[in-house]
Amino acid sequence: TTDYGIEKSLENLGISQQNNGVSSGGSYFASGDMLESYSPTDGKLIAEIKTASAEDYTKVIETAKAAYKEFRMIPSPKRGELVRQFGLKLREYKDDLGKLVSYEMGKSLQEGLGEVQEMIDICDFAVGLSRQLHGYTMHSERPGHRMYEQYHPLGIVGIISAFNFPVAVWSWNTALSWICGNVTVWKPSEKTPLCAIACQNIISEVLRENNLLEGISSMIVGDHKIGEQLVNDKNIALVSFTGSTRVGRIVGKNVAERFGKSILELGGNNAIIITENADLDMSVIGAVFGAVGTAGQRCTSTRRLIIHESVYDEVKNRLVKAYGQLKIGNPLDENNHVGPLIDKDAVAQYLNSIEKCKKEGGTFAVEGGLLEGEDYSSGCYVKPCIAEVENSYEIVQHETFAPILYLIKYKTLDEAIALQNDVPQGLSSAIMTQNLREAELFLSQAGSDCGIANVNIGTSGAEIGGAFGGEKETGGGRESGSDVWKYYMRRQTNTINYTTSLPLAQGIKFDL
Ligand code: UN1
Repeated sequence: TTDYGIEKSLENLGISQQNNGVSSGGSYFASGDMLESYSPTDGKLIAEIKTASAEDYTKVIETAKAAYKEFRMIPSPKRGELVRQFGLKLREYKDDLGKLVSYEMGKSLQEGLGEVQEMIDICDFAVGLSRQLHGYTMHSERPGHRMYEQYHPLGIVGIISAFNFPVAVWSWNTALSWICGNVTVWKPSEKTPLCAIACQNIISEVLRENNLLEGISSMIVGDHKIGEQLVNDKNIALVSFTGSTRVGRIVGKNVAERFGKSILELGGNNAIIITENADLDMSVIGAVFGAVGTAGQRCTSTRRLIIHESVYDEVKNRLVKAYGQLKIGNPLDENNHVGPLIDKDAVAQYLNSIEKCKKEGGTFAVEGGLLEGEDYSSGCYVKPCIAEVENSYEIVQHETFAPILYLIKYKTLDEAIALQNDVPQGLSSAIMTQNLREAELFLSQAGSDCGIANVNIGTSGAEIGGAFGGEKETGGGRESGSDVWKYYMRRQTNTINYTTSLPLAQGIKFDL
């Protein structure tokens, strides 16, 4: 059996058999319980990680606080230089890190490398942005006065990320945080701790080479208790949370309780509407990649296809054919399209959802199930499946993080848009059509209610240049591109009087 060079990549990334899971800058320590990271690709133990205790957390925050005081005084374009060098380092480590993402998380090597590419891209974006943290100037109503606004850093930004994008989501948050003058504390998913340690090693190298303070970038591997400590900590000005709607609801409430800021990236239930005017070749490719890419474990994965009745059978038949050609297996083998789910819990949830769907009346055009045999010995490989359902089924209203695609039939576009919007989540959406009227209606205020709405591309694979996030139970947060940096800073309005008198606003006279 080949190990796809994974041992070498682990070595290059500075991962050993036993690792400490807490780091402020370059120094590592930890005094909590032991965590084991198994690969869902082959079921093998990759390495062990000592996790953080409550005291370790406190130590990290003290270091971060001290670092912030100095870091905020460095001019933003100079902080951009740190991010530029980080982007260069990521280019050096791209192959190793992409491979580790694939091995520890289970997404295809192509997608692992794509994730590292997103990290590089957000670095480039942030470097340019570091000279463009613009505010407005306003005309004062008083003579001899000037008004303007400026943006200041927030302090410590806490990042809680999910297993499905174990490296990219952290980088979206750090690249913006750093140019904005914040320091960051990262609590990665317990399911992908080694990806986090690898990233921390890479940024530590850059910090060291620039003689920058430890504590600009910290990382804490730990369980939900460490997560709660971070969420409830007044020292954390902004909590950027990616994960389930269930946990996000608690995070949002607790951060708001202490008047902290939060960015919530929660569940999606993304649909593609395929109209009678769609290019069906494109529609099928977009739908299949959206549904089975990352084994259906992206927030933006395509969960529902809302198909016009006149093309429904045709689309269904083509999908069945396409699913018949999917190669499922070790994601490090580039011949395979689909890798494993993250762990056996995820498999159980997938099987459970299929059962629920059948109970509610769903019929399967492509059957699901667990794959068995030598190639699938980790017990995490499942068959991507397709069910014909009603949108109102409870299971269809729910996000299952697995490759289950639901087909729904419609008659009018208004009905299709209503179906697309009639779920609790609001992340990503798409329409396949060559008809301008259909496309524009879908994009109008009477159309999709999601944070992302696409025409003639699928629901997943958003570029970093746009604002990423969604409405309703997706949490309302935005990350990555556009003017999202403003979430990472505090706005201050300044009025300056350069006369010798003190006129009041609103024409108020106050003579002594
Ligand atoms: C996520 O699934 O958490 O749109 C993020 C995409 C990626 C980001 C997904 N750029 O598929």
